[in-house]
Amino acid sequence: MRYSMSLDGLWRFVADLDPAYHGESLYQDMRADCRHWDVVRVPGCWNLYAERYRLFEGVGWFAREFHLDELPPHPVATLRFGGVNYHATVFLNGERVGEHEGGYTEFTLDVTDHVRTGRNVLVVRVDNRATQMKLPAVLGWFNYGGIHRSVDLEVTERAQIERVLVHAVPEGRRAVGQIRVRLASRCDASPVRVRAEVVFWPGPQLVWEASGVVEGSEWSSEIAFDDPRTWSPETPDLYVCNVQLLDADNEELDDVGTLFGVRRLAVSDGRLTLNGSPVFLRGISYLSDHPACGVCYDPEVLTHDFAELGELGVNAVRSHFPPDESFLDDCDRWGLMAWVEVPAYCLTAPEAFASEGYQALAKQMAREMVEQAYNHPSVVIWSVGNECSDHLPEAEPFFGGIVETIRSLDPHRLVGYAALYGGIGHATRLVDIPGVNEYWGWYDRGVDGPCPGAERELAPGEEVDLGKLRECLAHFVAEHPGKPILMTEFGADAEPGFRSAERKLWSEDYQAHLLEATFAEVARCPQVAGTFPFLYQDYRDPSKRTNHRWRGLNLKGIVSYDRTRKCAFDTLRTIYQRLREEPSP
Ligand code: ADA
Repeated sequence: MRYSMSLDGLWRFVADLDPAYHGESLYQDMRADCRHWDVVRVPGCWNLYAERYRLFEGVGWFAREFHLDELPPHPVATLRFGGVNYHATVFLNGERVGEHEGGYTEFTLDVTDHVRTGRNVLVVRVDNRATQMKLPAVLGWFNYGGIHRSVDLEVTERAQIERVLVHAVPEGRRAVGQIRVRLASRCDASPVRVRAEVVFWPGPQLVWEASGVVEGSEWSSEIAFDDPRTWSPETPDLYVCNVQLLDADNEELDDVGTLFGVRRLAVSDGRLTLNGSPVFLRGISYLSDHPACGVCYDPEVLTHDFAELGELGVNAVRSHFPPDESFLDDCDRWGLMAWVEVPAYCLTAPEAFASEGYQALAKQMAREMVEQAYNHPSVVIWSVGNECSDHLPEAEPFFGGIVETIRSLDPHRLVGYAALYGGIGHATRLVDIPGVNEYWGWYDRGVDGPCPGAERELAPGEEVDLGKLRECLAHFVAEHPGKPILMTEFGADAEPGFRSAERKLWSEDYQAHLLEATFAEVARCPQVAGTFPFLYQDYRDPSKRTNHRWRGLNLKGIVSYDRTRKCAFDTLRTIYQRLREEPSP
């Protein structure tokens, strides 16, 4: 039996204002007096704990106690952290039990030798100093610090399932695929058996079952069943795979259930197909950020946002980093296809591409991203990065390593990359589905120049000139014959509430106008298989230089930070309505 204890809830928190002086020893000790620390909620972003932490970037310490009435005679105990930004060092009962780098993927730590019955003290040191961060290379979204996803303790007897990976595609009238069950390294050597079943979700129709002895630390089996219901945005049907781990006496040691879907993605004749039919990704970029919860997952916020995406006719979302697993659960259920990205974001330095540290970290992030989201049918594209200097020779092995890591773990999905203004480099050449990020009609009008006087407003009756976009697409298409391409970013900032009949820059009207003009231009290019305007909502963005409009928020949302619709919301809804009726832009 698996005993899972949620360690979400109230923790103690203290900001270490001089980590170089204090070192690690000061707060890690289980006897440390935490009574003067703040009481805070985990998951949470420390920037939202109190006004004094709003811009805090540094080292923060978290501590909490938990009690275990008993432990089995031969326990296997794992701590699971959904996401800590950016670097975590974990101490259990005064001992350092592990560390993890990277803000947006889950990690687990074997704590079998450290957990005890009675009182346990868990301490986590979190460091989000931008100067210590490798990926993302620059702060393109707010660098919320803290334990921003759930924490759990999982205890089993003698053996434990580390991961269940399930994949199935439709083939004729059947579903065929594979299940792999991997055990935690800590399991003892006695023989164990796996029993697995697949049930149409929410049940009760059993469609497949199998069992077998685990050799080494992994068990796998082919899956096959008749008349599957395939997953698609229109019919987001799911199956649940339940796995039990049994000992020689048929005693249950562990059990895990995971949802998955049956669907096939492919590239054929320059088009993207889902379950054999061409599909156009009516997408939008989505960057998790909200005034109340920051980057943390909040079911109420997500339900609101996804209802709005439904209203827009969106069937795909793009995220700059691996989102919370609950976000992907929601994508599965709402029928949204997802582009999920390694945060190799705006990496430009040749020495970074060449560095073993960066390469290893990028591959680690790719591995964690793929394994954690593997079972989610919503995930259709793994992206290796965004707007990097991938034309550099040093970028070839760097991106080659990420692509290889992803393909070796998951040959069934597509690999993508979002290229700055459609630049052609090693990453775009290596992937199945390259993307174009472009802001013609926006930055080329001087909006991020040193003074507002440098901005070029539209003259009365003037149409926005997207000739450069046309050239870029023609070139990009010629360089990627047979590959579908995606418009992974485009748009303009709009100050919420600023309306202008003359379509002044920064107005909602200009943003809506540019969106329409861009879609009209993109419609001339049949190789475009999807569009992801940037983006759903305004968000905190340190990368934007403060000026007369930007004051900490990126304003490219088609809704404001607090989710008030801008004009572009209706524009996009009309465009996507049209695309639903004739699915090519
Ligand atoms: C880039 C980047 C986005 C955002 C955008 C912008 O394309 O990928 O994260 O920063 O620019 O708003 O300028």
